[in-house]
Amino acid sequence: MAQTVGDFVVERLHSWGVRKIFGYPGDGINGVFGALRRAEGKIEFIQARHEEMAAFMAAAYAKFTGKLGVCIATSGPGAAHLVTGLYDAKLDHMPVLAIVGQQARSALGGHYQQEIDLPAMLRDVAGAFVQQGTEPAQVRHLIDRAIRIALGGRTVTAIVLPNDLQEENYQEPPRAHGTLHSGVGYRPPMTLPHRDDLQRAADILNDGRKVAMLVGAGALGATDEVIAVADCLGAGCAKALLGRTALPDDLPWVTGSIGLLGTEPSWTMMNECDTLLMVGSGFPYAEFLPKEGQARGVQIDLSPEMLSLRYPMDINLVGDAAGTLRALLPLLQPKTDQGWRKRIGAHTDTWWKTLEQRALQPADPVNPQRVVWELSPRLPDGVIVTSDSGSCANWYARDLKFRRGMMASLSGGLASMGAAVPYAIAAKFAHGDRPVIALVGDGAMQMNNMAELITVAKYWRDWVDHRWIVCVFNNEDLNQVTWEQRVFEGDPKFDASQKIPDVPYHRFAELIGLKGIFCDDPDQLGAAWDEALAADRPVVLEVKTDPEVPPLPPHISLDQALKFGRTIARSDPRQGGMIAGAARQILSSILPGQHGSH
Ligand SMILES: Cc1ncc(C[n+]2csc(CCOP(=O)(O)OP(=O)(O)O)c2C)c(N)n1
Ligand SMILES: [Mg+2]
Repeated sequence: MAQTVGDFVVERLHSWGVRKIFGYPGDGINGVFGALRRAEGKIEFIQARHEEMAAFMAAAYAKFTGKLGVCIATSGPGAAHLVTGLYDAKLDHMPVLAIVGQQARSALGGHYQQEIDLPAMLRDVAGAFVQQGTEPAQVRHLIDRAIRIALGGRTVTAIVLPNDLQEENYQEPPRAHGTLHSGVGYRPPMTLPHRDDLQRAADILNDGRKVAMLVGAGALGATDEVIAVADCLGAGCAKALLGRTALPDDLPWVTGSIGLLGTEPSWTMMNECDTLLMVGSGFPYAEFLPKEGQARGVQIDLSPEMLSLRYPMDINLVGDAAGTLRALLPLLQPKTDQGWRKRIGAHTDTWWKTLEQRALQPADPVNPQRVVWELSPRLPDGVIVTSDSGSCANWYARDLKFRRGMMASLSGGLASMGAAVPYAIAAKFAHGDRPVIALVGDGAMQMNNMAELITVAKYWRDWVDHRWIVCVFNNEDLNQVTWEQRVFEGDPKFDASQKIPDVPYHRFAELIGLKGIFCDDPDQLGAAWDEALAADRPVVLEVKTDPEVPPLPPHISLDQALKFGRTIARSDPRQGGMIAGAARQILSSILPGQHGSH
């Protein structure tokens, strides 16, 4: 049988090293699905419940493997469903290729069923490369370019394939005017800055007496180098959310997360440093970095577009994190005065104790911080942790002590709800031998994560390690936003928009063949985690948590606090139920007056 365009697409993807595709079928893309079937497992197709989830999976697969993520969907609604997940990949600089179907070439422009102007729709998210195929001989370079541009630019690209084109016989491009003859293969270069720029950076770092570092996702493969440079500079180091596992949390000079979900020692270090070294981070909130002019700055990033964006740096180095830090190290003079670092260590030590106290404060019925606090020492070696967007991201950011060899991620730049379960599924397809844990709010569970449990039920037996746990924070509230409304707007809780139905998540798990565990007793949390980690199948651990525990930034401003005070004084429906500890935590976070100024 002659090779169809669909067959060629599958074969070419295989030549590029693609072995897994996440998606959902439909008649707009049947020509490629038929080819996937005919290719007899050369590429595994992973069926999500919803195309958005497939795109999240492709993004997470790229995050956890460093390879290209690929997702596939039909024309019209299928392609439109992909879009949020594709933005997630784009904003976190992940290489993802979307392959979508389209109506027949002869129908296009005819207000045909399921006809959307897909190149126009995808133009923003996949702007680096989006093309609709029209000719069999064109498809080869469409695939080659889409993949090379995605990998080279660490971004999203898309190919739109009309369904009749997929069925046609494939033709190699003839040797003629107006044809292209593309090839397969790409490996990112090792990028290093100029030697004199490295020296100028080293001069600044050598001059500094109080060096603060901030590392992000770009430093995930540079743990040894970050440690060596930090040791030499006597520096403390904060971690942006996507770089949460770039450094283990048991190092005394690692201050943990930064920003709204960050820690107090990170905040203080940034306010007091005289030199900032930022590595591979697009951390967005400039108000958590030094005040302009306070510190001299050096930044290392692979993307020029991310340089000197949040802080005006003195030296901008375009380079691979590990290689650039290795090249910098011999130019650095070891600091003899360890006073700065000791201070950071002491502050961090106190902060961990504060976190413990906060986690152990009683709540009604369970303090959500305690859920994560109890998990932390139980994290199995090599675990992959994902978090959804919601209040649990605060506890994920602050309360987990990651060790070396663990991985973790969430929807960072897009901060979309609904990513934790598809991320956790992709983690298993990336590393089937690692245990995986997802932290998810009940709102995000209801939005779409619950349906993806069906995907887990479908595939878990194929995973070498069966430990896959989603922990649901059942607080019957869209809590992160409830608190944002209270603190940032001074508004009381608006039940109509914030309250959500109570759903027995653990029983849903049991209904579909997974294990369900329910916990509403803080003293049983440890045992619940132990049971979940020992289970012979994926688990939904549902914890009834208190929505009145504030997931607040380490230092809210005085202005925000005043607004909050007014809210409480006015008619928040939960005023009576507000635990005393909540107000205490907020006050203790603003009281050291020096922090109330931003
Ligand atoms: C797709 C999407 N919609 C809305 C938001 C805004 N948002 C951020 S967190 C949040 C509440 C999440 O509620 P839940 O999942 O129950 O977690 P909780 O904060 O209650 O722990 C909302 C609505 C978002 N980030 N993404
Ligand atoms: Mg909730």
